[in-house]
Amino acid sequence: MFIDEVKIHVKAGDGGAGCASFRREAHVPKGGPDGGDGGPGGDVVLQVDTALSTLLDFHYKRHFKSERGTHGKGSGRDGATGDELVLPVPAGTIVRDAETGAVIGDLTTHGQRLVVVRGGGGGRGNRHFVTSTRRAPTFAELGEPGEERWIELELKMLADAALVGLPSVGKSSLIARISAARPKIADYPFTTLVPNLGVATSGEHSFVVADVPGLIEGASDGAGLGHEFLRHIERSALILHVVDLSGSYERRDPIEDIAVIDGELAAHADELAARPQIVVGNKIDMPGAEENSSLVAAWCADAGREYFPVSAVTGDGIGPMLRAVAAKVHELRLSTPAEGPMYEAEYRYAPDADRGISVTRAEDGGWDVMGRDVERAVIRTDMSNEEAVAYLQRKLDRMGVEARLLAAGARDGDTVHIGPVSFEFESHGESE
Ligand SMILES: Nc1nc2c(ncn2[C@@H]2O[C@H](COP(=O)(O)OP(=O)(O)OP(=O)(O)O)[C@@H](O)[C@H]2O)c(=O)[nH]1
Ligand SMILES: [Mg+2]
Repeated sequence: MFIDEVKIHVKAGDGGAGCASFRREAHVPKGGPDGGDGGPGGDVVLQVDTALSTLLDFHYKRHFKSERGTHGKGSGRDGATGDELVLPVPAGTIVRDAETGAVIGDLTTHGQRLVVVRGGGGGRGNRHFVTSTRRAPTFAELGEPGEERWIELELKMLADAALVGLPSVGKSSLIARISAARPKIADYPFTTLVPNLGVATSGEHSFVVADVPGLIEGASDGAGLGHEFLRHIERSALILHVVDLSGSYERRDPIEDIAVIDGELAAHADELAARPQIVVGNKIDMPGAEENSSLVAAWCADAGREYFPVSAVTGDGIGPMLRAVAAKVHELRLSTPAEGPMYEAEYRYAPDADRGISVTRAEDGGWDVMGRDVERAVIRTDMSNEEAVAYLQRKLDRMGVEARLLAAGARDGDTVHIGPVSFEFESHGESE
């Protein structure tokens, strides 16, 4: 089995800011607050698409970002919600937090979704901050930044198509020609002893090809490790039956060669004999190969099999063969019913439901205050607005931040860090 692994960065959309504004009416000099709320940012979501079989797309692009929410406006108009960004992944994708290595999700069924980072909440408009003593709040909340992080995607790949044939027909040479796989190639039988996998691409389709060790007559009885090698073929939807057109080895009547392989597949399992097959005639560059190719072409036409003459060495005929294989793999994937119910599970990533507050000594001699809710409150505050800062201070007091700081030994004048902001500690008990 072949493992495809990528590391990507995902950033969810920031929330839009709430708006501080006041109603304007011809006969009222200053109307009530009417600032709309900011829209929440979009999430980044992984979603299984069974038409995919590789993580190839993620090898080219590594940064993904969803849309931000827009800001609230006057006259009570709320900002729009940012669109979520959906990243299609193949079934069998395991998702990990790149920093901790913790598994966040194991995506297996078509349509299954996993929210990997959540969009930031929108800030509330100033109309939410009206109290009996504060009729005209001049401040609104800022939006929350969207979550971001590095995640790792891992896929254990199964082959869509398997290169099957007698030893030395050029299976390894073919996979080397159509993919980045670099198996050993040599002029003696059983050069390949374990399957190699490669990803081939034709047009917009990519698929996984397996280069399976050569089969010989009697393989289904165990000859030449036949049982083990035949097992590698069982999980591929399409068989690429490779036949040597050069006639340069012992027997090498290509029609007979095809019959030998067909016989071994059938003897191993009826189901393998019935599996869709495309016949690939290799070594068309060799003298005498054209003649053999005509024979195989006629035989395949009779047998109702698609046939492509190619040369792994010169590249002749490879393009048309790849296009046909890609089309067939695509067709087979669509006709294979997706396992499990559609849109069944939706994982939700909950980073830490911890609502607590912790106070620890900071490196600079000040204090670090940590906790999801306090950090959020700080992030949402427009520090350039005095009224907003006063509101935050009361809120932090209510949350017990001051009490926690005093208990930890903080003194007036100490520096206190909460999220990205630093304050000077000033104990005053309840203000206002
Ligand atoms: N002229 C010519 N030689 C080829 C071509 N393809 C493969 N060969 C040669 O055929 C020999 C066997 O090639 P491999 O790719 O190792 O064959 P294989 O089917 O993987 O063999 P096993 O792993 O032993 O089953 C090597 O010497 C290759 O260079 C081709 O298209 N034209
Ligand atoms: Mg080989």
